[in-house]
Amino acid sequence: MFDFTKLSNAVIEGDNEQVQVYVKEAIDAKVDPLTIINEGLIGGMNVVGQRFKVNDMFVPEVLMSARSMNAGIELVKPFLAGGEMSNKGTVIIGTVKGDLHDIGKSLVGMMLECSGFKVIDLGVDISPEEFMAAIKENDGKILALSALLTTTMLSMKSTIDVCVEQGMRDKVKVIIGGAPISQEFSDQIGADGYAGDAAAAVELVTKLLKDNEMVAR
Ligand code: B12
Repeated sequence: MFDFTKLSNAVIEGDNEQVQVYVKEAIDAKVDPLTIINEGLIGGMNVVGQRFKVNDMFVPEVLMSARSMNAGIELVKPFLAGGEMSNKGTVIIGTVKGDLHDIGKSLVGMMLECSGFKVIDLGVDISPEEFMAAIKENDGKILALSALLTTTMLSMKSTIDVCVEQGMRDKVKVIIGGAPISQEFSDQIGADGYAGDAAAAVELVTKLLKDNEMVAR
């Protein structure tokens, strides 16, 4: 069993170099790449989240931790399965209007990309209109929306509303996620699905595209 304590602590301390050293150790020890991400890197980031909540860590430190988590992810990326350049379908992903959190969204995008989907990452603070334009421009099959604030969860609903208004709702499957999101909320706003983490997001997208093919036949 690989001990992830040192790696998680390096993320908490925002120490890029140490994170890279321990990630390399884990890779050399043939630890499953997803486990390195989930237990070591996100494990550390979860502690950061808890400490931020109780004012035991502040914005600059949180950003340093996020940066070191990303430095670790970059090293793991080439070892994730399915990295070949196939395109199983195009996913338009972004963080909704008013929300600047991008760590989880980027992780989901990266995992989808590594699983063979083409991913267009629009970034953060994306308006419904920008999402719609990107779907049209890129023939997007999946619209993936991220929100981390209870206030911006409502932007997910506005995005779906605009999708309906523009007559595009049956052309695209909408999935949502982020810490405050639940299946119940997904049902409430008429999304096609919710996933709680990046691996579950890959399963969800795969399933939705498969179901869609069956309907089309
Ligand atoms: C990092 C962070 C920040 C960073 C963001 C940096 C960045 N580049 O993203 C900074 C410091 C900038 C920040 C700012 C703010 N933050 Co902040 N932040 C966090 C923190 C600590 C961690 C979030 C994170 O990255 N987690 C790690 C990732 C990997 O997890 P994740 O995002 O949940 O993503 C996973 C899943 O949710 C899912 N997922 C995510 N997106 C999607 C999308 C799809 C389609 C799917 C299927 C799945 C999925 O998969 C991901 C991978 O497993 C959280 C605390 C927390 N516990 O969530 C607070 C938190 C979200 N922030 C909070 C707040 C209040 C703010 C500020 C308003 C603070 C302020 N007063 O200025 C601002 C808002 C700025 C804005 N307009 O967006 C609150 C929100 C409270 C609420 N209920 O609304 C939280 C919960 C902290 C708290 N408890 O008070 N924040």
